[in-house]
Amino acid sequence: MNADFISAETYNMRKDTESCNTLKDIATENQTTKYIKIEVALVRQKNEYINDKPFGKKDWHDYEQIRKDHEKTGNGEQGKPFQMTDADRVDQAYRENGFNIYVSDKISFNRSIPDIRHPNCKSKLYSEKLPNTSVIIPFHNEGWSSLLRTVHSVLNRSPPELIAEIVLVDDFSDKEHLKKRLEDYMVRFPKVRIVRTKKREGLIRTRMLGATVAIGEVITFLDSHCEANVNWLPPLLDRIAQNRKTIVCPMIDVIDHDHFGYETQAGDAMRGAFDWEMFYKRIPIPSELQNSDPSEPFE
Ligand SMILES: [Mn+2]
Repeated sequence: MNADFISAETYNMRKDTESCNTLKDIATENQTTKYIKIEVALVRQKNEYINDKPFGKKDWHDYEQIRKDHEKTGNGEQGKPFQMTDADRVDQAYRENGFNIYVSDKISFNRSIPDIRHPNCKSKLYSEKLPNTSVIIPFHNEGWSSLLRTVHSVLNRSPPELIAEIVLVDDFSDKEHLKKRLEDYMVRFPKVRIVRTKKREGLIRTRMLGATVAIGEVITFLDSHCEANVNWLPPLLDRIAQNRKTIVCPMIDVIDHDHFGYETQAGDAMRGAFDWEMFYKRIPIPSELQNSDPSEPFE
């Protein structure tokens, strides 16, 4: 029988009973090394729980921010679609970057969005010691309000100690608002840095420039028209803290390009893949990789 298979099965079984004394009893001689490793893992796991509370884990939710968000009313608040009047519709032709910048400009930089995570996420605890991160945001001719809402939402909804910096990487934009006006605005946020390419480089080289100057322990890439939701960062950093070679991707929700309503992506949790023309596609998680708890990470 395959040793990996046996060990995985045993691990799950012992995890439930929390008894690791008898592991060696059931190990055959050539599997002993493997079981000792599992035993170490189990002892550690056992010690992590003192009076039912996991030791070294914490609730990273910012309940004060959540409360403030709940109270907000106004254009686009609670992630609701912006209701356009007939007068607005005349201006609606004003589109940039593939979305309605006119509507974006009507919505607060600090707008609230609904917490549409799986309910189990609300009670999850993550390591109390997490690495900090450089959030790298490449952009080219991004709209003023969409770029600033990205920065504000990251600062509003991330534990400050986990944000080493936010690096805005300008890929040779020519829009005036992204020059001195942006630099003047960002003076109020000491954690925000602006770096610029010397010629048009494209998305990937722009990201790499951000990575080169980053000072954080972890590198996080975000698009320049994002809104970070409740407790978005700790679960991502927690997986990397467990294994530094891990690359993580969050659940990505949708901001409607026209009315800026905030909602979940069709089909919920899916894997990312490329088709034969190298177009990115979302494909269902194979049943053998599906987790019984949908809030748990999947590969
Ligand atoms: Mn994008």
